[in-house]
Amino acid sequence: MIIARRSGWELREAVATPEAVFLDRRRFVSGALALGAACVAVPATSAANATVEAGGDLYPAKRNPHFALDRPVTDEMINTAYNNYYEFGSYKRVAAAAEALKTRPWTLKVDGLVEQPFEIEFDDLVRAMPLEERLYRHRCVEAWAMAVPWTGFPLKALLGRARPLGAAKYVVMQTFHDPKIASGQKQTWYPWPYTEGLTIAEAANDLAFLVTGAYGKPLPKVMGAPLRLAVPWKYGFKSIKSIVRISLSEKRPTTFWQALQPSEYGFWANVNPEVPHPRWSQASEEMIGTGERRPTQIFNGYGEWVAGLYKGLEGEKLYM
Ligand SMILES: Nc1nc2c(c(=O)[nH]1)N[C@H]1C(S)=C(S)[C@@H](COP(=O)(O)O)O[C@H]1N2
Ligand SMILES: [Mo]
Repeated sequence: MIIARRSGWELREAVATPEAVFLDRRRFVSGALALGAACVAVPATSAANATVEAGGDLYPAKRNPHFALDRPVTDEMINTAYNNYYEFGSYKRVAAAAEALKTRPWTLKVDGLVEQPFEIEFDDLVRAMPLEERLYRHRCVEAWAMAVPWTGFPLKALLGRARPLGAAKYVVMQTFHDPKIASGQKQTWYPWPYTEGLTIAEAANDLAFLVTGAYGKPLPKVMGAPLRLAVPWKYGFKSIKSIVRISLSEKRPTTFWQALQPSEYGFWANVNPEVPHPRWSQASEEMIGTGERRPTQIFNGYGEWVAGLYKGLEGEKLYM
């Protein structure tokens, strides 16, 4: 069992928080105090404590300038009104239903073929990891796209703590399973819990990002709070939400969509304009909100980072 160390958190606070953000944060806290004084019902200290408990004091994190966009960021209101989160319904307006998810306490389990399996509370994890903001494109297999300021940390930083064994070939990730609160999980023909996976090499790529926030705030439930994946060179269904378990395995997992419809969805799911989905073209994509159409890019524009991962794998179905 690895316990998040305070010293790690203090170090991150000291070196990674730009002065301006820190000052802003103080202003926010004193704003909260003032608000507390005005509405007598809420004691000042509890308003500030609530912010800290929800992790709100960690945002916004410093933006990593390496991840620039070729398009405007998708409006936050548009983003939270158009989502895929089948646990809460197989339609796009699931934000209200997703509010039923209890995201505290939230325990993440890291196990399987690792030297050091551990369980960690999300609040300890998020304070132990080096948070940064990245602007990422996101391309759903349904041919819609968006651009999002995610906050999080590289997946490899977490795996490093578990120290994968030499025999581990895949990183398998799972979403919570609780049909009492997630009505979609009462639909027993779906292969719950939602499962996704990456090869070790993909998971170690710098682009593979574990997300804890969006738009400079803690992640909303509908986007997969408290912890989701973002692998922007792959179709959106690979970016699994509300993760409770990460297991290292020798065996390639059968993923949620693959189990449901293997002729249409595979393990790799790398974005490619030239390989159509069996039922529609992937040559272009529509930006949600603006309706603008853009040509699809190979690896969703991230080939420079990831194309090398697929050398020697040409026999695999890399693009479905
Ligand atoms: N657990 C879980 N993760 C999931 C999904 C889901 O239904 N359940 N949908 C996937 C799909 S198809 C997409 S496009 C993205 C959508 O993320 P967004 O709602 O933040 O846009 O989440 C992915 N992760
Ligand atoms: Mo998707």
